[in-house]
Amino acid sequence: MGQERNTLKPEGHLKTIYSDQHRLRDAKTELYGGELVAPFERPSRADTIINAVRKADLGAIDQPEKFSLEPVLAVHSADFVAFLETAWTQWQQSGYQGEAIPTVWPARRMQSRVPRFIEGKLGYYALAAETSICEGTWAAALTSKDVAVTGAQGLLEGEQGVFSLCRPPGHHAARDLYGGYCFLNNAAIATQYLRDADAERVAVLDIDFHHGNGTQDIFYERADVLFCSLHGDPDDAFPHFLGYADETGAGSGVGYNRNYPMPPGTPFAQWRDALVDALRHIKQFAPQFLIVSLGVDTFENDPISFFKLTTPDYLTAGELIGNLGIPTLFVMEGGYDIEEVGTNTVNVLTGFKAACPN
Ligand code: OKP
Ligand code: ZN
Repeated sequence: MGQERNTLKPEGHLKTIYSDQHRLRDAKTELYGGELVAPFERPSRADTIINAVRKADLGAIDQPEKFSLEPVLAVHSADFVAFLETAWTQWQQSGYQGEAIPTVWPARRMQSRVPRFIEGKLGYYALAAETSICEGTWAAALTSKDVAVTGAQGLLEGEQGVFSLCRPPGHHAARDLYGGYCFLNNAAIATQYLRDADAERVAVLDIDFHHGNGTQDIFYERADVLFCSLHGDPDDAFPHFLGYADETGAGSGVGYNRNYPMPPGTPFAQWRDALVDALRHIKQFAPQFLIVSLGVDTFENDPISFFKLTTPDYLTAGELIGNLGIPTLFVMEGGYDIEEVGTNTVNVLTGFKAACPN
């Protein structure tokens, strides 16, 4: 590690990285239950969270630094990045009036070529149809990535805990796939950034309600990144086509992927047992850094999820994570109960801070 690892930080300090550029991602539509509704993943989510962070006085709130596409291209394919960059313009130029929603996919036994026309491209790069692309989407995704990488930079500079308040979220985005409200995989980009700095091993713990299919896919054949995810059983929950317990890694990555799918109605006691098991494996892995894909859509009142965690449970979860004593970057993912999303998020961070004072 660099010499800065020993820099003294104020007692109990947990830095937050935030930019109001997230508001550039403000889609009008989400395809949900056969209707176009106002997106669950909306700007007020991040506004509520940053207000709760301010109120809790966790530590400094810094603007992100701007990073180039280099850390993005270390995780995502160049053609995918070029697609995201130009998708909205191409959609508009095609003459469509609404937001860009895919309607056709390369299903089984079809070609996997990238079509020229935007409709074909959308289906090629989308893993789901709920995530409308609109003006400002790419700009917001780029800033969200900056928020994550700035947080990773903080760990390299010796912070014990950093909160990257990313929006839009990232964990469903794979090397060349967007969807599930995600465009760039912020947690994976931060993970790879730390690997390319001086960390030999990085663990990713995904506690969002939904399986982190994108992160799993990106690191599936690698032994240098351990991925553990607690989530709604894909038999019953989005993203449905990944996240089963028998997905344990491939090639040299066998044993470095662990999934904990859980059924509808799962209470905290059961979820906590899965967390404790995942943390035991992370401890054994002895990573230099831990990335937590932090979603609080495990909350009992979340409108699109089915676990039963309560507000105080998030303090316990944060404490259990903090007990590991590993420098940790929290990367914001989901959480859609706008009223409680701030309190629940801050509770994880407060629990972490209490267990793991700097
Ligand atoms: C993003 B993140 C429920 C449909 C779910 C997409 C959910 C994306 C979640 N009937 N649609 O992981 O919080
Ligand atoms: Zn989620």
